[in-house]
Amino acid sequence: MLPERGQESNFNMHSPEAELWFAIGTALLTIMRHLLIRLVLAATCCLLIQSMGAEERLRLIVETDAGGDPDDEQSLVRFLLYANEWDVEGIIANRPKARPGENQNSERTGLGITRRLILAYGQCYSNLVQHDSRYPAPDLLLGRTVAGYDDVEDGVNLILSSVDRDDPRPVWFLNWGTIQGCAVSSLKRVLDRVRRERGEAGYAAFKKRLRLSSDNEFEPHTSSVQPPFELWIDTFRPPLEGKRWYHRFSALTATAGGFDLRRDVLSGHGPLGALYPTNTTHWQKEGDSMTFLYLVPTGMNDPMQPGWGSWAGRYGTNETFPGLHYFWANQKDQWRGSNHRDNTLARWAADLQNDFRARLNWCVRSRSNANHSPVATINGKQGKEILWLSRAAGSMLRLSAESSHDSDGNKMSYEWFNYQEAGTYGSAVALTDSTSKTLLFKIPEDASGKTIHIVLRLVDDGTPPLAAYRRMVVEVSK
Ligand SMILES: [Ca+2]
Ligand SMILES: [Ca+2]
Repeated sequence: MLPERGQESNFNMHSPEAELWFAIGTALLTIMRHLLIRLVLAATCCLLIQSMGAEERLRLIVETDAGGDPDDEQSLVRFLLYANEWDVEGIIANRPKARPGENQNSERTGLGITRRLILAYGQCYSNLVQHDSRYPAPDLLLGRTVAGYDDVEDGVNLILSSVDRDDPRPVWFLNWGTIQGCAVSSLKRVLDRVRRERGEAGYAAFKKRLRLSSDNEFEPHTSSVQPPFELWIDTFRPPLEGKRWYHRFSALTATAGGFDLRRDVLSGHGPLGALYPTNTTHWQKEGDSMTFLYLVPTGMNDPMQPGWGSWAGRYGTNETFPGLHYFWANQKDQWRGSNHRDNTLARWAADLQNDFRARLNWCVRSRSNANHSPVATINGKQGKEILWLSRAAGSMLRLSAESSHDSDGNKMSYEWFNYQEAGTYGSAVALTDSTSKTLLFKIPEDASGKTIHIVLRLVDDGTPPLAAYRRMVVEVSK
């Protein structure tokens, strides 16, 4: 017992007993100090990992014309289930009045419709975070969901504060159409204003921080005001065989992998899936979904490389803007005996639909009752960034998927393939053992100076079966 204040302690510091207690006390203090240091280090590491993770995540803003063609609502259902994959910095609703007849939502403004979908997401939130803690809180999303009507500044202010924020990452902007009864795009208004108020250099610096996976509603800023955008992927065009690219999404995905809208989305999967409208011109149209499927980090795509392929297909230079980093869906893939643009999406269609199904399950099921994607690794490398390797022509290369795993304990099947169109080596590279855990192949003698893309695709045996990928780009030296 400690002596009372003013009370003399009769504890003799020089007795052997006191020395023993002193030694024990010192040792305990040392241990506590070490523990404290470890705790601080662990906390710092956690923060570092979190901030590194945050740096890797893309920042994005969606501008939707929800309230017109109900396919925006279809796309929003899917988009919200991927909100864990990015930093969603804003959702701007740019249609002040829902179109009678075509749009049957009980809410009659673009903002009302968008908020209704986020509120439904909110009802699923406590379940969703059991599957991925990165899902943003519904209040956070609601706070970032604003009107972009002509008579308000909310959309304009949201874009300005996001792009001007001190953050090294660019902002991806996704316009989902601004037609017939919509306000002027908030991004166009922002660019007009920045050009007016900040001068040429200020305008250029601002524009440099933007990337577009988007419809083009920003003229003259896209075509004629210098400098051009750093990167624009048009996921809507060009027309090919009479169909624009976004018209192909429905045809290629509606039943891919056995997908069944009624079974997998509309019933038994909670209030968000139940809001998926069905009165679109194309069944499951989702004309705007490819803007963000392009940005889903799958392990095989890189948004800065439109020609490498993604869940939104593969993109080549937009010939109507020569010399610019503007891309559209004009590429073809050789796949299953045909060479066609559809293949650039069809090859992943079952995977992305099964992934959507799993996330709808997450809305209503606990972690142990739902499936989650496996983790695909090559040569032990975790993460989803593209892997690079340099090897000499004619040498043997061994790639191992040995440390890939599945958190549900599912069995996995392995597939390695050469994504010929993504690399610069003009021919297909023959792969033997392409369904085993380890791939051993010879780099062609004539591949010096070229790149060869190898993609590992894993599929688990859960319900629905989920895929994971990892891409390695082999740079071939002499
Ligand atoms: Ca739209
Ligand atoms: Ca699994």
